[in-house]
Amino acid sequence: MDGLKFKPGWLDEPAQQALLEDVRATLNAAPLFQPRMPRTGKPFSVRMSNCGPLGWVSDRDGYRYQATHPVSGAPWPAIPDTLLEAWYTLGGYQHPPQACLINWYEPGARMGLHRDGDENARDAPVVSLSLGARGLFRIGGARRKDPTRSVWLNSGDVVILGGAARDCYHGIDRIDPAPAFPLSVPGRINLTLRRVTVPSG
Ligand code: MD3
Ligand code: FE
Repeated sequence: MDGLKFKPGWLDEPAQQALLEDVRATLNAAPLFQPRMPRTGKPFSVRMSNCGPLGWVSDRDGYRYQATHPVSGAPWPAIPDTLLEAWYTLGGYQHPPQACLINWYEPGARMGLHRDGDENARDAPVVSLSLGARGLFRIGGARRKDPTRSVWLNSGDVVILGGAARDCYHGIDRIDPAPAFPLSVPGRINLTLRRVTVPSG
């Protein structure tokens, strides 16, 4: 697929442990919240949080990026340096990311096939890092009916979505219930770095 880059095991085990500590500190400042479907209010099975100047939220009013936590009203904490480093090293985009969405999957959680359309900076890649239990990632094409292929995303794997891949349908079908030894994560964590607004100047 054009624009899809897969870096299995990009983070070694010490780097995964260090990133997990960053995630825990971030979640301390910005606790996981339960997103809900627009209109219906049906809760997602995935819980979420964010770091960076903007965070992605979803509730009855719709999907959007906003500067504050939907429950506490506090600004999101800063994006940890290790993630910024991954963005510049792997993303090949000169401007900083503005949002890092943290998806927390307990065994049984999933994310249906969707496209990421809430970012105005369509030329910027999305950089995705996985920690903990492996998840079955599925990616198709620009149309929902296009054929899909599946790959397990393991702890330490990074996926970079640029070019045509940026607009493709994708989702997570299931989480392997096996514990993520030696990382003590009850399930799977995915971090996605995003540029939201078109850079000016
Ligand atoms: C392909 N997250 O947060 S990461 C999401 O593992 C999301 O939690 C999944 O889909 C997860 O929106 C998949 C890989 C990924 C992220 C963003 C993409 C794939 C993508 C954007 C466009 C196309
Ligand atoms: Fe997505």
